[in-house]
Amino acid sequence: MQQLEGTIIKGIGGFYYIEVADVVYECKARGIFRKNKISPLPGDRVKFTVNDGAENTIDEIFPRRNVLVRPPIANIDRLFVVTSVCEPKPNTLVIDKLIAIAEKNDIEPVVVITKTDLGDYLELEEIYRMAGYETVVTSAETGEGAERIKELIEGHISAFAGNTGVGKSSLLNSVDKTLSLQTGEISDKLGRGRHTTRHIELFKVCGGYIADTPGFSSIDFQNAEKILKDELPFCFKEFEEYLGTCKFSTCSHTQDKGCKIIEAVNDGKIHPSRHENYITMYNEVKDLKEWEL
Ligand SMILES: Nc1nc2c(ncn2[C@@H]2O[C@H](COP(=O)(O)OP(=O)(O)O)[C@@H](O)[C@H]2O)c(=O)[nH]1
Ligand SMILES: [Mg+2]
Ligand SMILES: [Zn+2]
Repeated sequence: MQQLEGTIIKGIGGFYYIEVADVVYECKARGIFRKNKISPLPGDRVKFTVNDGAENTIDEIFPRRNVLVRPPIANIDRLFVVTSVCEPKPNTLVIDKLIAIAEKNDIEPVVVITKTDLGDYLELEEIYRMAGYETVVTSAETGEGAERIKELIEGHISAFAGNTGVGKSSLLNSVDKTLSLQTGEISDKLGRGRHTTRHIELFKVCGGYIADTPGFSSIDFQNAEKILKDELPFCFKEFEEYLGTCKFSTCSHTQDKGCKIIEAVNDGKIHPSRHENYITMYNEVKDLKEWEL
């Protein structure tokens, strides 16, 4: 009998798979978790007991940095929001929604611009650099940006988000040559030849974990992690320094009257694209009430 600490990389049918220094242990959760209505999740750091000749058991779940409901996962450190310069055309609303979901959950968003061999990316880069987000310019064709992505993956749990076809799988292949993920396919699965059921799994890549979750490639803002209208301004990093300075304390930052955020847009300090998308998102969530969450 031995007690260890590790990270849950997946859970299937009541069994949890916990990795410690490249060794994976199959475990059951103690009844106490069910009683307290806590389910261990992929990404959880746990203490568990390895029993000789009997089931291994999870004894303790360490406090979580965050929990997402859909996809169900804990402790994501970083969300790579992936967009291509073309094929498919960038959609800044999708990008800004993904960033907002990350911000709300204390996940660091990193904007990744792919396929830079195919077109001009300066304007897109400008929008997100200006907002204060790390923006990595990449090309799976030339290998540009791969080193930086590797550094950001190492030692963390990350997820990749972005529309199908933006080049997520190609990018991962270029940062880790051993992966050989399918590209140009509908399938977004990181694992090769695994079962068809869509459970979430963390994969070791470049000394970190990547969450393989279909929920992130086609995230639906309406049904995914909901954000209330009062929280929304805090999900735009570059708005923060102006919050609380508008003429009206109830300012929604969608109309001119004494709004410091709109003033900053007019002064060229906040990019109009970000503010336009803020208004769109605000209108989508403005009637949402706390009890609806
Ligand atoms: N020219 C070019 N094509 C790319 C690049 N990255 C991906 N592609 C192509 O874009 C298509 C979709 O890529 P894929 O990685 O499957 O996208 P995913 O759906 O986001 O995983 C494939 O045909 C890739 O070959 C790139 O950096 N440059
Ligand atoms: Mg893919
Ligand atoms: Zn305002």
